[in-house]
Amino acid sequence: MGLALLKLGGSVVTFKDKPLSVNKNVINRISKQLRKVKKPLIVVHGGGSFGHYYSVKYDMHTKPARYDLHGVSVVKCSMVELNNHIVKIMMKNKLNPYTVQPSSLMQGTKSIRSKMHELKELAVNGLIPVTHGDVLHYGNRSYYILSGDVLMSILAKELKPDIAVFALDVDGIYSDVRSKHLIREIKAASQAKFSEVPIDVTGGMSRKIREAFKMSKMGIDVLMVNGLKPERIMNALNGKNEGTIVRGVK
Ligand code: IP8
Repeated sequence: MGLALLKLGGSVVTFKDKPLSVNKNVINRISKQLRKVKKPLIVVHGGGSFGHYYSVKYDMHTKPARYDLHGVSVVKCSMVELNNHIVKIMMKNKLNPYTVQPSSLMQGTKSIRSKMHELKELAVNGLIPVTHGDVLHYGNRSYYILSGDVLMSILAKELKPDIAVFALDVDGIYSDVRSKHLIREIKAASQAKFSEVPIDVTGGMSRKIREAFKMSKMGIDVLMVNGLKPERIMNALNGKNEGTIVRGVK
């Protein structure tokens, strides 16, 4: 049975504008939906008002550099804390999550192949490996922020899932943010010229789309759905698009 990858956005699992606040209610509802998923699943979550909040505070970025070491500690600790909140809520809902530290999957900015494949094995065995965006060691006293979005395409490249789902705090990709006009499907033809697709995006959203495009070029269907409506996540994992689908190039 095919593998599915699910990214729970930081703005879904936390309240983004209030530091260190977990959206327990939505994680609870998502967990209930995940109980119905019948295929091997790997979950990646973002940083939201935990890691993202502190990485901004300590001016840390995806580019490797000699960031403030106290910032490195604080960001790392906050991600462990958020992860623990999430897996505990999942367990309360009788799921079997298994946290995997991103630092065990990566050597610098390169993935460790055997470790990636072990994640798949855990998922096939019935656990739900849960990993996340993080601050990682790059080498030479440098560190970098690994976004969960980037981790999704790193996992996809190695594990070739059937489907990848991004749970967002909006309905999908908009062609116009103000009118909330949703793009239902982006096909292969337009992908070669990503920059020419009339997409209206800001900040984190453009990274998600970039990673989604990368994955679709690997042949994977990528669905972007509203994670604040958890049944849409379940439907997306089963291939039903209630947001935007970036079609895999077959
Ligand atoms: O929210 C970022 O992960 P993302 C994680 O998936 C940190 O971009 C530590 C900022």
